[in-house]
Amino acid sequence: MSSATLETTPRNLVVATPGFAGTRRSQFPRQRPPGYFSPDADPAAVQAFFAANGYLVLESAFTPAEIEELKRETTQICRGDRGELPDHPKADVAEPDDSVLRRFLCIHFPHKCSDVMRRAIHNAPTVQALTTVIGPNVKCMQSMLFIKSSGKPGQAWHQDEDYIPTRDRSLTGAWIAIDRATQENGCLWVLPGSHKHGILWEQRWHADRRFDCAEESYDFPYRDEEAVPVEVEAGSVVIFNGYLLHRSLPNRAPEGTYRRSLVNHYMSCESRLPWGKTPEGDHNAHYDYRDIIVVAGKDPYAFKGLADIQRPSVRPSGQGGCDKWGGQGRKYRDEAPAKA
Ligand SMILES: O=C(O)CCC(=O)C(=O)O
Repeated sequence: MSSATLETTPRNLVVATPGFAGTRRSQFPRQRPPGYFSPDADPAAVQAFFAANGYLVLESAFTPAEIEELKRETTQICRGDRGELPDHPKADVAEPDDSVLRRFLCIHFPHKCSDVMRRAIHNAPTVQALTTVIGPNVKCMQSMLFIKSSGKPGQAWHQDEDYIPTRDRSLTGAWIAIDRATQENGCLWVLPGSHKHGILWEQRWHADRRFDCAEESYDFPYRDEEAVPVEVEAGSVVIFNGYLLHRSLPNRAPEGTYRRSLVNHYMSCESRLPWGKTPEGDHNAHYDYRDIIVVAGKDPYAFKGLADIQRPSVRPSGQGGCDKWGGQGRKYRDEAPAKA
């Protein structure tokens, strides 16, 4: 468990916002907590809630037809019909979809092989909300497609800017629920307001089977009990700041069910993006990753052109161990003594 050891100061835990525009379109959850907005919500209320809490839920951003299309496309990608994935040969036509889907926790950069996934990056209600919380000029640099069938692990506490560093703290995730996400099937959990410190807390190997091979952040001034589950309907989008501490737990729903989500990451176009390996001879401070998609406004660095760097890849679930992750020989507690 990541827990608070520092003195805890009063914080804004889920601040209710005047002008909150919830929606009664769906029955789940019947009583919306604060922070659930419809696409036509007052932008000032959206901005105020996001600034105080570091996340919000945009309901019904995707139509049921779009969600069905994303589900079908997810299956095609996993089967290898959009190109063979590394170490995952194309599925035999006779193999049932369920059996194929169960092999995957998450596929990185699905938009690099799929028009449907690329189109989702431009989803109009999502882009509108992003311009409200980021600014008028927005670019996308990453996508991740979680399949998370029952039994698959979650991700330990972390902050996304630890992985994708912007220069102006504008990194923002848009987590699209392809299935209804609940506590049972491993929805996101957030620590509201944790983005406001502007600190990237240290990370360490957790050795905890509930989580995949990525490390956990620790020594932050919050307790697990302060976390808020973000349960959402399919078609809703959780928008969250890159400094927000968040995690997810395993999918404990019955066999044969999934918690699919497509997570796209965005930031302001004004910021350079020193992400990935700086090319030989370039200075870190000058490096600007250009495998991007501009979704709103203008890109002041358009004169640099675009790059095509990433390919789809499969993220290890940890179920085969994490020995090879980052070449660090990580072991789970039940495998061997954990490395600190
Ligand atoms: O979807 C999940 O289970 C975790 C997603 C996440 O942590 C992220 O997108 O940064």
